[in-house]
Amino acid sequence: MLSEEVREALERGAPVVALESTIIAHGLPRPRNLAVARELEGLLRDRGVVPATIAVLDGVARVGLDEHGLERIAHQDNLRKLGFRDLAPALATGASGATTVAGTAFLAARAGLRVFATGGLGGVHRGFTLTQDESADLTLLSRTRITVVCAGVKSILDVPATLERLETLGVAVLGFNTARFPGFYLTSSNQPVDWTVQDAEEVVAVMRAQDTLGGLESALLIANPVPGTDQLDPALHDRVLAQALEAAERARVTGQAITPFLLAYLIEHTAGASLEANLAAVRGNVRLAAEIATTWAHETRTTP
Ligand code: PSU
Ligand code: MN
Repeated sequence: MLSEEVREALERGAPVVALESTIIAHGLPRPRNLAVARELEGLLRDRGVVPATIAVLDGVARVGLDEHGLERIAHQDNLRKLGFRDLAPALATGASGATTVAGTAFLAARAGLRVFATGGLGGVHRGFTLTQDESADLTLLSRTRITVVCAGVKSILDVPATLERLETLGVAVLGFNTARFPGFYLTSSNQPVDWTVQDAEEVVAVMRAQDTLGGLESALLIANPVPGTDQLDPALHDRVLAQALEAAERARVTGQAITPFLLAYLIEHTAGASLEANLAAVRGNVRLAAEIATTWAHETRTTP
């Protein structure tokens, strides 16, 4: 279900940016998460872009939340985490949940949205050969025509393996003003990217080329690094992440719980510094998504 504001924006060809709700519900601590949800929407509105935060509330898929909806995803207990495969069961049973990158990208594309901003994508977990844990974000993005602005993939993951999977799955990755794939909390993961773009116009040219080529509906990833001044200290990152991975193994955390566990561990054991880096990354991604959506809406209105 589209909110009135999003429906009206789409009808007049105004820019809209999709935002996910799992980062709010399961990725950020309360009560700060609600302030962040509002702030991200505000960053878009300030730029003349309509925000579409996406979630499932009482069995209804919602594209665009009102203030009450934002409060629910930020503060409601036992809110589920919904990937793509969880959407139908949630709708059928009247459940409420926050949508991951996979769940959000699917609903956004179905609603006719083309630009989506998040923090870091899911990907291949360290220890994959034992657990086979790879985020459903990757395969969903290989089948969904949407442009996702992200700070790379979460650095708790096996980043080189995730990049290999994205190549195999046919998902294009563009470094935004960088030849290095970003490292989520860190400006660089030290992995190369094959393509670099300089501005929103260049991103939109690639989106157009995707549509001209037609065929397989894959996503476009815009890898936008957190500024060096806002990144987490790399030595602190490496040290605390190693402890977090050990703690997760000791506590036998697996499945959907592992990503929230590791993110929360990092926040606690960096005294909040990882949270600030995460937020700086998300804010930068939302600002860039606003520019891309504005350029895209303008071109789509003026070119038949
Ligand atoms: N980006 C963030 N924080 C998050 C996430 C992304 O800055 O919490 C969420 C996204 O919703 C992503 C999910 O889809 O983590 C990945 O979870 P999993 O590894 O279980 O697929
Ligand atoms: Mn998983």
